[in-house]
Amino acid sequence: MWEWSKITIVKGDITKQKADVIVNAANVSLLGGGGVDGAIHKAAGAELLKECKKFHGCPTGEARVTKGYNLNAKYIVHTPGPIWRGGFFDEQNLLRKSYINSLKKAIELKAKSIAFPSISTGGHKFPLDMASEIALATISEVLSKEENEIENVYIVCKSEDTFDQYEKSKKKMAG
Ligand code: AR6
Repeated sequence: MWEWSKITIVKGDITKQKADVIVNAANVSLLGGGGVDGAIHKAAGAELLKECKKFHGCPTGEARVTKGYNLNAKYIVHTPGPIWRGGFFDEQNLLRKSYINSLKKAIELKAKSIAFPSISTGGHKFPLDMASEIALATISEVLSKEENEIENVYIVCKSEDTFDQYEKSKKKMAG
């Protein structure tokens, strides 16, 4: 049985979300950018960039952990989601990997709560309906299959449209 009860769709700013781990939809440089990445770096403070520089980047679909600095979160998990290129370059599998590897890091950190943004659906242009289904299916599958202490997974949506799409997909998939 897949786990849906721990997943909550939230409308708001992820930098304000209370959670042990906050996930950043980064790029392969891990050196900051626009969108949620820019908001997280701004809210966390300049020390975050110093720590990120030590990684010398991160491949798409993998994940790296830093401290949370000025955020409420103890840790930030940075994952570069795929850039959408028409679906011909393994984008769906890479998006799945971003969610799996972020959750694996959170499980290793013994996190009880984790907040995700809608990875890849802004600057990286991944179609929102498909991305929301991949996100929800992957999260619920990992929660039910991996031994973990996670009690709450928040998907924090900045826009009304994103929020509505995740709600719609969750209803479709979880009933
Ligand atoms: N809280 C929650 N969600 C947010 C916030 C926020 N503060 N700000 C934006 N979003 P994007 P991507 C939403 O572009 O598509 C960056 O430049 C946004 O509305 O942040 O993975 C990176 O450095 C959208 O729904 O991430 C990369 O170069 C979602 O977060 C690139 O963009 C993802 O949009 C990554 O692109």
